[in-house]
Amino acid sequence: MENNNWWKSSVVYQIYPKSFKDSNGDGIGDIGGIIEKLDYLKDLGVEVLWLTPIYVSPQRDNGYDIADYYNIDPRFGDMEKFEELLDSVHKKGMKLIMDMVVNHTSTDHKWFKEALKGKENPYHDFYIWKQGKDNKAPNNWTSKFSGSAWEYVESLDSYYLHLFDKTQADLNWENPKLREEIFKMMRFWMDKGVDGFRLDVVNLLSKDSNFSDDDYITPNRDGRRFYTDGPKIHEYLQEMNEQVFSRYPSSMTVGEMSSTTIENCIRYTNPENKELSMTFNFHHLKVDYPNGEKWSLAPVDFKLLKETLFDWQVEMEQGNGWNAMFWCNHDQPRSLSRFGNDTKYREESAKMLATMIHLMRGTPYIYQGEEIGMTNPNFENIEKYRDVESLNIFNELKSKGMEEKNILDILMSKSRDNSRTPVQWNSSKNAGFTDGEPWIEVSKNYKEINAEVEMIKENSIYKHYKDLISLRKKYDVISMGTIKTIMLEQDKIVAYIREFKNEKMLVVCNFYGEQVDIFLDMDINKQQFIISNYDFCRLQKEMTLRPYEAFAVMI
Ligand code: TEU
Ligand code: CA
Repeated sequence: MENNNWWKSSVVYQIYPKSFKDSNGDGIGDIGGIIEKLDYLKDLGVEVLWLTPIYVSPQRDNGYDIADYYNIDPRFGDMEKFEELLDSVHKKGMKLIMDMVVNHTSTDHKWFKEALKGKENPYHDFYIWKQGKDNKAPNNWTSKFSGSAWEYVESLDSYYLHLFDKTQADLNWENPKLREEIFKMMRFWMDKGVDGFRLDVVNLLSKDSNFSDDDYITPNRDGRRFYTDGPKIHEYLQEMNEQVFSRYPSSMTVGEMSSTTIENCIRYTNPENKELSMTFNFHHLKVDYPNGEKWSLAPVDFKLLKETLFDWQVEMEQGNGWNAMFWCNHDQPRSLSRFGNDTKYREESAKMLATMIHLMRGTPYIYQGEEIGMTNPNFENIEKYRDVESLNIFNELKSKGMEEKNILDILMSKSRDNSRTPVQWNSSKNAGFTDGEPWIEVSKNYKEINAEVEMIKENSIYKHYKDLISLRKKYDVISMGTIKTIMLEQDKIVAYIREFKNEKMLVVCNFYGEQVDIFLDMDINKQQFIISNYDFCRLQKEMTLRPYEAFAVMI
């Protein structure tokens, strides 16, 4: 009998289908392309595949604007093709989780179309409608994709809330009928055999019922304080657990928590609370957002990064919570370009980043292409961008008078499109992603950086990821161990000790492209080498770490 927290010793691979592999030559990745690459994923050793949304959608936000929860968008295939994928995944001993976007739907969804028919329509209150004030929006909340969070509908003389794009209308979770429809839909997918869900911005479901202006003088005067980890969020998640997850005991759920807190994530993931299996938080991915501002250029604040990672590691363990560990996803720039060195030390730094995350306490996630060291594409003009968030901010900054060149420099560093370029499979046309015209340009470095090269090359980044994944199966300390953070005063090193029963693993990572002297103030007499990104000799009390050197040793 599988234990119910099997996901503690698993590694999850995130697939962004649109950019993963195209099987029918239309330039858009699809389900057929994923089926083609299942053996590649099996070889890598990942156990769980997370697919970002493939439901019917107008693709305004690349599928995070769902128009029909019960059907597959024809761009990706159909239900029969999906069932073939799910069956193949299970036959290969892997699992598949779907992306559930239940904070909002597309305005193309039939519920919204019904809602527009009038206030007496049974679907009207599936969404959040408010009257304006003095011909203005109901309050000063802003969308995460620029502009007001409210859109006016003249025929109804009222506004609907959209925390994201205006074509993504927020659902009214206060409405029990809406909640019932969502739970029924989730059970539909679980009954198909899906192994769980990634839950999109799920900590935004509960909005403060006053909808008052955000008049606090802090960096984010955007209203987020009134709907983030909101008043009823734990109630809603416990109901979701009771109505859905608890009925499928070996299911796995991971909540994407926007701007959340450790205290809430302990409540979301401590099994006694019966909410979720684990959570993503993004605090470590905002250490290059000066004053919380994403759309500016700033170096990574390593001190803050280290403190943030360690605070979450230690406090989540103390609260018996569970972290989803990751550097990158479809909303983030490529981690190798952002935190590593994607030129001189591409291999060393990619392996260092992987080692740091995979040996910490939590379930590691690999974002497609991370395992082969893909980098930001450095798109030099706005025509190459596709992401609604990036295009909106380009227009907003331009309207505020910023030079186009400066905006493009910011997008090159921060745009979500950085991680949405096609996976680079080989050195053939379009990196083997498609025979057609790709929906977004392939990064120019695909001839040197691709899966085929990585699978052949000795000591490649791919091989390092394979080793890290297999270590998780070999040593319980990685999935079950406690964590003790060490060398806190070292301003270039992340180091920690994992302990479980008689296993004690020392992990040391040099985060910089320079030599760093360290002193190991611990007993290292009995040592067993585990993994390194260099030819490793032996632990010495005093060592000089090479650029981006990372290793794990049992002590
Ligand atoms: O992302 C939540 C979200 O806010 C991110 O878009 C990110 O925080 C933002 O880019 C910061 O500037 C989820 C999905 O992962 C994302 O792809 C969707 O666009 C978004 O929700 C709306 O569904
Ligand atoms: Ca296709």
